Order: sequence, then structure tokens, then C-alpha cells
Amino acid sequence: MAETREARVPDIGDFEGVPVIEVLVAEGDRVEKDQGLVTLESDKATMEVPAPFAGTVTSLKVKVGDEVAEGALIALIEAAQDADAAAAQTDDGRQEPGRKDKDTDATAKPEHEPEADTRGSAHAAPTRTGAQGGKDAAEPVRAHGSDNGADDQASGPGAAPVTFDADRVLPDKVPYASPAVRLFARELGVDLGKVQGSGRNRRITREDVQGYVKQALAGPAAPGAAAGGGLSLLPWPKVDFSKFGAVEEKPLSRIRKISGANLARNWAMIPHVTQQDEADITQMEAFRRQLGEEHKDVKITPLVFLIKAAVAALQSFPHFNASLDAAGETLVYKKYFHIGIAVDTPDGLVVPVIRECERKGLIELSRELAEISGKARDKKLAPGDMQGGCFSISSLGGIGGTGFTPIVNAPEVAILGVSRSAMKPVWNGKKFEPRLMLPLSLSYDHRVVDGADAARFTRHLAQMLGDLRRLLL
Ligand code: CAO
Repeated sequence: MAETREARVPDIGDFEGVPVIEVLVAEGDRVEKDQGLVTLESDKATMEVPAPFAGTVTSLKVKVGDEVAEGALIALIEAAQDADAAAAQTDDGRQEPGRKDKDTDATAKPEHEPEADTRGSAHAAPTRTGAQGGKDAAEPVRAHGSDNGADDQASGPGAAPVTFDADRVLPDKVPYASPAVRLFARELGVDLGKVQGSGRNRRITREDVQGYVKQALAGPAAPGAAAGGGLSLLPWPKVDFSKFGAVEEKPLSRIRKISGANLARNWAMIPHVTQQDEADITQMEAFRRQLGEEHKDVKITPLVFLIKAAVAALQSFPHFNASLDAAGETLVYKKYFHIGIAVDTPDGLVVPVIRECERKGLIELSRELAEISGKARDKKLAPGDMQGGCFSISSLGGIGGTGFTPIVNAPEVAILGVSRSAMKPVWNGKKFEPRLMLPLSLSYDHRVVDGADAARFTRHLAQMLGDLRRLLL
């Protein structure tokens, strides 16, 4: 027949009137040996009174706010059938059979794990084990977070008796919370070092942890949080520009706000490198002019040649026609060739997509380019017109410049920047020749593309543009 036994406050030193701040079990609960029954709080430390044996709590003798001292009755526990034998075994220092080692039972012994906060977790000095206070009270008090492994020593075979000494706690900097609250915080991934305690002596309560989580969820998302770690940046400088001269304020356009947010994310999250090269487009330009004479109804610019050359390069280098999945662990190869074209509009940058470029010729591409850039400038693009791109081209050739560093349009992995072609003297091995050279700037996501591949890709592009017959290969 199961025996009902007492669980009393063990030796906690010369402390009297120590308040019970948490009751961790209810009547009828089944408890394991060493499971916390109540949490006591001295001026400087919290400590759990553990169950001296496994069993069922039949009667709780204290409530929150009661004050106790060594020997005070905490609960009556109906001992489990095997509890006596187990207790007898552990009393002489041997491991209980079939039971987890105290220090490896993560659920029942949270104070022995490394804390979610990395500051260590000491609030109380070692506890005393020994026979004082009767058989049941011989169990150690678990003053949480001992910094010197004293709990471990106390539980081990032949552990030397050590005395609980609240004066030896670590400084106030260490988060002050009961083991149950520590476990709760750890389950939620909360760093207790960041939580303000509202309890006595700034003790952190369960409600403080809940409040902290609520506040964190309600607050603005940290930039880059989705990437698995926010950027710790200085706040944006707040300057009263009018102190220095006349100013006028104008809100950003909707397009600029949206594209700005995308550009900022892509710039911050993608490790960019830009590969610069030049293509000799002397022959291409002659062909383009000829086509222009033949097709007066459509404007044929170098850009459509670049689209065709880009498709050919993407076919030869499939990982440029791919995207990383959201977890950044899988590369998704696309079997289609939809090219995004950066279009400058009065309201900001948009990137409509020309689909199936591999199936379209220069004239068809020219018509489509005129159509989408017209729609973009007239604000007539539908959201679907800007989706599904595999690779983007940003051409500033109509304006000028010798090179720039475009920002990859995520989740694409590369973007081609095109600057203005210029006639240059090029050494042909015997003499300088005037050649029309087109600057190419390929920015790429270095997580997916290596520098050598980027150089090959850009060279490949330049060779296609230098000799359009290669596009047929
Ligand atoms: N070198 C020399 N001349 C070039 C050239 C180049 N690389 N690219 C275009 N040109 C010429 C064209 O042939 C055209 O000349 P003609 O009128 O004599 O035929 C003139 O420059 C103007 O071209 P365009 O800009 O109207 O046409 P496009 O096809 O080259 O470009 C579009 C179309 C929509 C891409 C372009 O108008 C545009 O908006 N570009 C800006 C893109 C942008 O803002 N990028 C930056 C984004 S941030 O990364």
C-alpha cells in the first residue's frame, strides 16, 4: 500500500520567513523525484523546493505569499510504488535505475541547462545536502542557477555538503527569475537579460516575459529579420535641413516606396559582386541600323540584341536562370526565359517582364519592348506584367555612362547593366582599330554564382554580341 509522506523545506541556512512566490504543482498532480513543488524567494535568490520522491500530491500545505523556514511542511505526497526503493538507492549515492540522470533531464531540471540568455544564470550560491531536517528534508534545495556547478556536485555520488548562502549570489546584472519562469522564457526563446522584472527586487515574473513577447510581436519588424537575423544599424540621421537653407517636402510616389523597399532588401540580403566587361558591337550596330531601315514602323535599339544574347547565355549557364528558395538551401532552375526590363518612369523604377524571349525574334521583341515601356510610363502595367522574371536587364545606354553596379532583382540571381557604347581604339594584334564597344556590368548573387562563372557568362554574352551568328549555335 502506498505511503503518504511529507515534503518539507530543507536546510536553507539561517533564513526565516522566506516567502513562497510560486506554487508549481496542484493537489492530485503526479510529481517526479526532484521536481519543483514551490519556489521560495529570499532577499537575493529564488530557489525551488523539490519533491523528495516520486508520487502524487495529496495535499498542498502552502500558498503563494506564505512565509516558511527550514522544516516547514510544503505538501503531503503519496509515494509511488517504486519511490522508496529509488529513494533508498539515491540516498547512498547511486543512480536510480531506469531514470534519467538529473543533469540530463531537460524538462525537469531546467536550471542545469545553458540559459537562453547567455549571461550565465547564477542567483544563489550552492545548496547544502545532508541529513539535517529529517529524512525528507535531506534533499537538496535547488537554488537556481548556481554558477559553479554546485548543484551538479550536490547531486553526484559522494557530493560534499555545501551551504546555501544567499550573500554569495552574483550581481544584480544577472536576470533574476525563478526556474519556472526561466524555463518558460527558454521555451519562447526570450533572452531574460532583456526583460524588465516587475516583482520584488526586480524579479522577472511570468507576466513580464509574456509582456515582453507581446511587445516584440507588436513592434516593427527588424530589417532582415526574415533572413535569420536583424541588422544592428544606427538610427537614420534626423536632420532639420531648414536650418541650413530653404527646403520643400514632397512625399515619395507609391512606386518609389515599393521599389525602394525592394531595393533596400535586395542590397542588404544579397552578397553582390559586379563583373565588368565590354562587347565589340561594331558589326551588331551595322546590322541594327540596317534592320532599322527595313522596319521603319518599330524602333530597334541595342536592347533587343542584349535580350537575345542574355537568353543564349542563360541557356549555357543554367544556374543564372535559377532562384534560391526562401530558406536559401535549394536552387530552382527555370526552363523558361522571361526577361525583366528596368524601365525608368517619372514615378520611379518598374521592371515589367517580357515572356518567352527564347521564342521571339528581334522585331517581335522590339514591339513588345515598346509596348511594355509605354505601359510602364502610362502607369498601365498590371501586377502580373511584373511577375515571373528570370533575369533582368537595366539599360542606361540611351542616357550615358561607362559602367554601374545594378542591384539584383530578387529572387533572380543576376542582373545585366548596360551602359552607353562608345567608339574606342582596340588593338587587333597589328594596329589599333576603331571599334564600337558596349560596357556590360553583371551584378550577381555570390551565394549562387562564383566570380569565375560570372566572368565566363559575361564573356559569353560579349562573344554573342560580337558575332551574332553565334546566337544560332
Ligand atoms: N549605347 C548607345 N546608344 C544606346 C544604347 C547603348 N547601350 N542603348 C540605347 N541607345 C540609344 C538607342 O538606340 C536610342 O537611339 P536612337 O533614338 O538614335 O535610336 C536612344 O539610345 C534611346 O534609347 P531608349 O532608351 O529609348 O531605348 P532602349 O530600348 O535602349 O531602352 C528602356 C528602353 C525602357 C529600357 C529605357 O527607355 C529605360 O527606361 N532605361 C532606363 C532603365 C533604368 O532606369 N535603369 C536603371 C535602373 S537602376 O538599376
